[in-house]
Amino acid sequence: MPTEQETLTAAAKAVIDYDIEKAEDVARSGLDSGVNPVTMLEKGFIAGITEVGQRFDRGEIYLPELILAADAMKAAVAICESKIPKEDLKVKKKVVMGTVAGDIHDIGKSIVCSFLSANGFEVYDLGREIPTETFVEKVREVDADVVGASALLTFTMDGQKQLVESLKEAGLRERVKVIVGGAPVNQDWADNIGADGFAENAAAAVSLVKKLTGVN
Ligand code: B1M
Repeated sequence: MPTEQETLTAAAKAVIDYDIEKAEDVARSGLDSGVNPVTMLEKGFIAGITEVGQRFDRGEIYLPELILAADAMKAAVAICESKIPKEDLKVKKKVVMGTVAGDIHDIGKSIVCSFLSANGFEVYDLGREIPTETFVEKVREVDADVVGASALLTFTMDGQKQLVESLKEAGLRERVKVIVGGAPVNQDWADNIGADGFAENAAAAVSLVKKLTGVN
């Protein structure tokens, strides 16, 4: 039986090696040996995809490898997510989430959604490349308590600003809290665009949404 550290190292390596089958095997055997799915995501698979991103940044690998690594990551995330312990109690607060227009990065957003669901929130995951109007329509339709916009590209972050502005124009801004996240996003940006909060990772997103909705 591998130790927890061996599992985390193997998880990162499977993503770095673009090995989908290995990533799935490590996820399953890690869960079987009792490794917490959240730990496996954060300290294993996310560590791996972060390293892949750095290699891409340095020009050591190219888009095809990045796509393969993302596929390995997604396969592992699907297995881990299904085992995240769920809160019994529905908190009856509604969260609309999506990745902004022009941006296909959805791995982090999907992890945030599953963490929120696991904590009892009713989550409406719109998906990726979501136009501002679609966010606004969904907020109105479900009378959302929180709307979250993820952006992974410096040139798509503006979609988060547009969301705040469009909610104001639609007369909904006072009724819904806006949160933003994604690798290039930070608290300063959230403050500048008038969002209610920024979260660095999925666990922080849960704490933030709880705080904004008054859930303990
Ligand atoms: Co792309 N990509 N990518 N990519 N990619 C980045 C973002 C990049 C930083 C890589 C790099 O150069 N080092 C770079 C952006 C540079 C920039 O804008 N300054 C980049 C680029 C350039 C591109 C393309 C333009 C490449 C090209 O075509 N030449 C292209 C973009 C296409 C488009 O969107 N229009 C592209 C494509 C892709 C793939 C398709 C191959 C794939 C995405 C697959 C998918 O998501 N379905 C991909 C990937 C995998 C990455 C990296 C390597 C990893 C992203 C990821 O999944 N991380 C990324 C490098 C990096 O970020 N280090 C990179 C793991 C994930 C769990 O973390 O998404 O940060 P993250 O989410 C975290 C937190 O940020 C937070 O919680 C999550 C969980 O902890 N969070 C939120 C996220 N959203 C939140 C929302 C919240 C709250 C918290 O509230 C609303």
